[in-house]
Amino acid sequence: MNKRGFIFDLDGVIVDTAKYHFLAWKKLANDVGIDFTETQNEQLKGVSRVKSLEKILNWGNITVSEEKFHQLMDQKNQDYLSYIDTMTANEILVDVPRILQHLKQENQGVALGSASKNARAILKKVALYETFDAIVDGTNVSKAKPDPEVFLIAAKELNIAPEQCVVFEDSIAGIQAANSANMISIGIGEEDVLSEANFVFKDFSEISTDFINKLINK
Ligand code: B16
Ligand code: MG
Repeated sequence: MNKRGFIFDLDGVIVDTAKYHFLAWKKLANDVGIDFTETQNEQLKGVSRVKSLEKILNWGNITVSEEKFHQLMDQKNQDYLSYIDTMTANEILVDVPRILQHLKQENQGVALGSASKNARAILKKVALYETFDAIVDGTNVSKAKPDPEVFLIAAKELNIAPEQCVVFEDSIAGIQAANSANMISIGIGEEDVLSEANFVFKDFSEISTDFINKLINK
């Protein structure tokens, strides 16, 4: 049987921490006097912490010292950590365990490819840390999505060629990263937002094992 690499994004794909990022960024933006909408939040998904804050300050035409910048990043992360502190396996998104289990059973490579520096802590919280053959997160990369670095490192760690990899992503930046890595991109979310993906599903309940088997044997 063909062995492919299946690379999962974390926030918004495995767990719905995207909502906690939104709340923490909104609080920070409002604190410095900037409005923050869901549409703006969409542009931060998959984007690193530094780049996200740069974008928010830009939207509000605000310039801060380097020291203040770091203080704001810390403040956002502390706020975010207070949300994820209480997370349990109950917060794993629908049918993610079913797909992971099927991939394991079919002896496929399974990796995590996240921009988050908190990824390992979150995986431990929801008891999925041991499930992945490779974990690549914000602490392992120097270039943020839409740069393909995170997924290329994951493929390398799985020892599987990029063209043999499939990426599950909820962000525009992540889909672009997967496409430029020459991987099959699968969007999890809204079709109109993730139109650049090769396939889009609302969530994993829409993904059949038959679809996965076809990808494996393609
Ligand atoms: P942290 P993903 C990304 O994770 C999030 O989508 C994005 O909103 C966040 O800013 C980024 O991680 C950095 O996260 O502040 O925890 O290091 O979607 O690539 O798993
Ligand atoms: Mg994401």
